[in-house]
Amino acid sequence: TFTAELENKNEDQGSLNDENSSERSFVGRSSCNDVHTLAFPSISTSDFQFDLEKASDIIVDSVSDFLNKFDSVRLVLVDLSDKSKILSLVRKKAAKKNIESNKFFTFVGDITQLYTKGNFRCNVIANATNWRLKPGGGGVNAAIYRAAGDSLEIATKERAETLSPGNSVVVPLPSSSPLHLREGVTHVIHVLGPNMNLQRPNYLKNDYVEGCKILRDAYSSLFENFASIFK
Ligand code: AR6
Repeated sequence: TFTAELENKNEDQGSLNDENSSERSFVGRSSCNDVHTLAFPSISTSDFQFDLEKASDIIVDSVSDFLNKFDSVRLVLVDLSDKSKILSLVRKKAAKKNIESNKFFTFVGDITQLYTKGNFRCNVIANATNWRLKPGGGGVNAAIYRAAGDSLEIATKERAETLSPGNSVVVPLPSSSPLHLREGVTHVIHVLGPNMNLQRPNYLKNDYVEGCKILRDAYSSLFENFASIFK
């Protein structure tokens, strides 16, 4: 079962009483209870319109492969609503595959407010980005840039100008960023998944052979980049 999310709910409740102390307690912190935690949204399944059944299979396979290789890590799939179809598909398939529920679980909440609203600490978050690595555009990309302030755009430009589908890039978040200060997020990993939305550039014309390959590449790039942060 996926109860780990509830266990995390009350961690560090005390420090929330004093806003300043909770902010201070995060600066320079790189792990959550010595466990490196990556929170990630379901790449490509909203604006990019990727099929949810296929995406949930790929998420569960990719998570399972990664967790077989690493200890002391947690992966957390996040979505905004408790009615999220992708969260329930992934929960069901992860349970079937016997993935350890303390190492991988789902969490309902805004990925930019996991600590302040959800009392759940994640030091690394993933973003479902666009090929130009630009702010805005809606979805989780707009939310992350909004929450992180200008410093994320500047730090991103230092790392890369564009991204090809199936790839990701790690961006260290300056400690002055509100997302770092308030939420304890030290790194954002931008991930570009396959695009099935014909209103967006480079759409795949329903080619799910290519689409699935790109989505698998996107998750392995994301998880490898996450591991590279603490290796
Ligand atoms: N917190 C957690 N999950 C979220 C949040 C949030 N604040 N906002 C959205 N989600 P999407 P894509 C979930 O559309 O399909 C952008 O415009 C959402 O419910 O953000 O990869 C970019 O610039 C869904 O489960 O990303 C790209 O052009 C998941 O995040 C394009 O959209 C991904 O939804 C990328 O499209």
